[in-house]
Amino acid sequence: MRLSRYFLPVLKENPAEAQIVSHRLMLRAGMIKQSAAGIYSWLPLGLKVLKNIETIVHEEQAKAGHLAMLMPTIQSADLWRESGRYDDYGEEMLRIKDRHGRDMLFTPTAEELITDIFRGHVTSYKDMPLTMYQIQWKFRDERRPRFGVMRGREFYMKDGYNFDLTKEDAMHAYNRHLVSYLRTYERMGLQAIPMRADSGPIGGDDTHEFLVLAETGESEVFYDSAVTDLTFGDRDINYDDKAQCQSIMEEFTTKYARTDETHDEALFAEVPQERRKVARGIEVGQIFYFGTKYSEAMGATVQDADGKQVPVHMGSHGIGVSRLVGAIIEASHDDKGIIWPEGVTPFHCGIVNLKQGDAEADAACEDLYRQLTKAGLEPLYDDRNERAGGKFATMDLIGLPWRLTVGPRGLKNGVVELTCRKTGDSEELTPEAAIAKVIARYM
Ligand code: 5CA
Repeated sequence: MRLSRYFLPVLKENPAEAQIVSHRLMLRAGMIKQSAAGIYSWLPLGLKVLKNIETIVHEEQAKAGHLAMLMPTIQSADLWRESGRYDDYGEEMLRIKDRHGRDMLFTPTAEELITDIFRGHVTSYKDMPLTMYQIQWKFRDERRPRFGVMRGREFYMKDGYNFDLTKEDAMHAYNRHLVSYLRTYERMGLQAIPMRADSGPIGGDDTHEFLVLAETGESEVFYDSAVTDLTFGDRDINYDDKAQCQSIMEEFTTKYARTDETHDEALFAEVPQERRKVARGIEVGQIFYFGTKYSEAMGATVQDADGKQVPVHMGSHGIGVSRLVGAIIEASHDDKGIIWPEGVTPFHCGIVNLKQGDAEADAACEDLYRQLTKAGLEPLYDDRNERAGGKFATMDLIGLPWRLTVGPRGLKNGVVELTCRKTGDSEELTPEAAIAKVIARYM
């Protein structure tokens, strides 16, 4: 992409309404624009990051054997009356009437609709286990939408639902989700710690939230600092292997880590004092096992091996896809702007031409651009007629991991400059060597 043809409405000043750094930087970098309280348009740069996060979620769900599908955002109230949640959900649910006076709603989550789909098609234990998920817009009429996309009213969420014959099978689905989420967040450059939590309006006893530690997080968390030493890394996972998934779940959830809703002072006191931490965190996902709560209320039963009709065991599993954009920025930025992890960056590399219009510099930039593109990468070439300082400031603000700087002086010596956004380190390399280095980062 050439910056001269892009839509990047960068703001010079800090927007007064933004209280936290991710909100500020998303507005300043021209990623989003508010359209109403807690409701945002995603501008081209923001949408690219959102889609990259979505892609990682899809890839990791596919590995776990979960099936992607898509349900509507507008649902009939009837199903929600069956489960009893039409009345229970309260003011967070946006209720709508259609032209015939029928009660409709904008879906805040989809346990009812997926259970309806399941009961309409699955009648035997032989068709299970089954886990389906979607990535779809949700609406919750939050009392205090704030912090930009962190607590929106409209937000983009991955919601997955498992259907199993027994509690044991459903707990395997729970563990599978936990494992796949650990990998998902790590690919985004985040450490998200599973913490025992409260299930709220979804219901059930077994639930973990995934929290990214950050001062601006809305949740108070209590944990044994040893949990922050755990990393998932490049493990070879067989998602059908119950024992393997169970042991990873235990590895990551045995040490004390809880949100304030389930915090237990007596248990916490057993953690060695120097490892007892109280901090704040951003909830980027939550997994639930709620057994037969919805299947019983809505008659989702199957025939088991003895020919008996039994209600299925279920859980649901969410990732805050749009919230993650903010969470990643909270975890990765400096005074100059965003620092994208390579896994989610909107462009792989920036190209800054120090002297636009200089025949040699222009040609060298074009060549870098062509070669990176040919290798399957997406560079962002700042080809505007601007001062170098302004170009650097824009690149730093939008946070691309690598920047190639090209100017007549360097070209005389046969070199361009490659700069790492995270460390600020620069090196002079031949254009070929610089390109090879950038390409290697993404292979
Ligand atoms: N049905 C279950 C699992 S799919 C569910 O709705 N879970 S949830 O309520 O925990 O939401 C899943 C994730 O969506 C949360 O962990 C959070 O990361 C994100 N989320 C929830 N509310 C908002 C909001 N108002 N703005 C942005 N993200 C949100």
